[in-house]
Amino acid sequence: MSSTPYSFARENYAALGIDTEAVLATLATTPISLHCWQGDDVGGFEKPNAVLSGGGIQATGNYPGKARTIDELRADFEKALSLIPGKHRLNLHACYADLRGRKVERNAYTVEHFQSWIDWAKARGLGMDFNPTCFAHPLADGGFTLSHPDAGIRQFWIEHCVASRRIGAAIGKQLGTTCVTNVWIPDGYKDTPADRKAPRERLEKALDAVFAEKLNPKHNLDAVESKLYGIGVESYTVGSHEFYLGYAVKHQKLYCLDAGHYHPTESLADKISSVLQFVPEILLHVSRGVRWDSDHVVLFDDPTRAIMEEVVRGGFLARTHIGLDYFDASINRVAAWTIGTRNALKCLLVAMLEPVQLLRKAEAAGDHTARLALMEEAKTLPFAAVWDEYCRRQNAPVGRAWLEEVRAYERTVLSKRK
Ligand code: RNT
Ligand code: ZN
Repeated sequence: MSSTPYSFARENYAALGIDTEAVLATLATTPISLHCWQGDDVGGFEKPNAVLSGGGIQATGNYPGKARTIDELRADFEKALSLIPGKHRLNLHACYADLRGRKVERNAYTVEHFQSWIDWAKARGLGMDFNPTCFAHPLADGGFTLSHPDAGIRQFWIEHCVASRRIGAAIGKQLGTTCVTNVWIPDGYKDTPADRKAPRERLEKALDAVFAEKLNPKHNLDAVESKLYGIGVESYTVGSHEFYLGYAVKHQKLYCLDAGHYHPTESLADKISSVLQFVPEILLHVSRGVRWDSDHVVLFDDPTRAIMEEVVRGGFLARTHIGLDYFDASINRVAAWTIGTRNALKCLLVAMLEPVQLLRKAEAAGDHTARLALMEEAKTLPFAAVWDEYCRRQNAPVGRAWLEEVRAYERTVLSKRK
């Protein structure tokens, strides 16, 4: 039999006790939840030409060709999926409701307003995840939602989150795969607050109201997402790490770790084993912080690799929901989805190919020299041949071939959008 780059790599890994075939089988059953919001700069479709406003998040750039309608967003999403190996999920925000011209308030959303998304996902074998949209709305303009001092405004957002959980449960039921509904709110102050306590007390009560209704965990799982700060919300975030970690532990909710939501020298990877010691499951928002932004396209970089290594080394794959969260409006948006998702998968693959038994053995023997040596040698093992083989088997483009397909799509479809 002639040797191929893959057969060479397979033997290399086998010599280290790693079965690349088993790894590829596991990778093929590990979905990534692709965020709808990379496709249109977090605009949504509640009204024509909606743009992301406020909430401490911002999509910057004006690269031409962004999706203007639900159909365009779906077509772009399908294009990206065709360039990414494996079976994945759609992570949908409530502001992507299919309202067909009707005026419906967010607190009155039901599954009906998302049925076309569910049908579309079902036809393509995609699982779905969901998010209430507590930003880009007149009642969020004051910078507060679930922790708003006004009881009426707070109640509106509570109702929106309650509605979102029900929609999540309907999605999970219809698709036969659990929907993770993630609550993130932008609440906070630009400048130093005089009272850090009261908003957090209001948020706790509001969350209790949001989660009061018991839903079947086979259909819907609740996650809460913390944050350090956002643009315009630099001094105080109500839903901080400590706040939500406490809440998630107390109520056994999923805790959402977003890679861009901590101090830059903190390691998200290091948090995983601690958090999972006290909550049942986690949601990852794989992202990349750059200075003030927490939402750059995911790279094949050390922090992302460290996250995936932790998930694999800890045996946490079954308790981890991997989602993406970034929005770059300065490059081709289909390419942004493709680059970030392929990178997250590549990091996951490399983590699965790590000779972890050898590393553990060295560590257990107190041989930290061997541990470091082996870790560094592992970095140049021939994983690229395994990745290429995976793409080939999954009928996804190998290497940079996908870029030509994005270019062709840009010429024939995206450039026609004016
Ligand atoms: C914002 C959070 C949140 C959002 C999405 C759009 O800082 O990361 O997850 O990015 O809900
Ligand atoms: Zn996030």
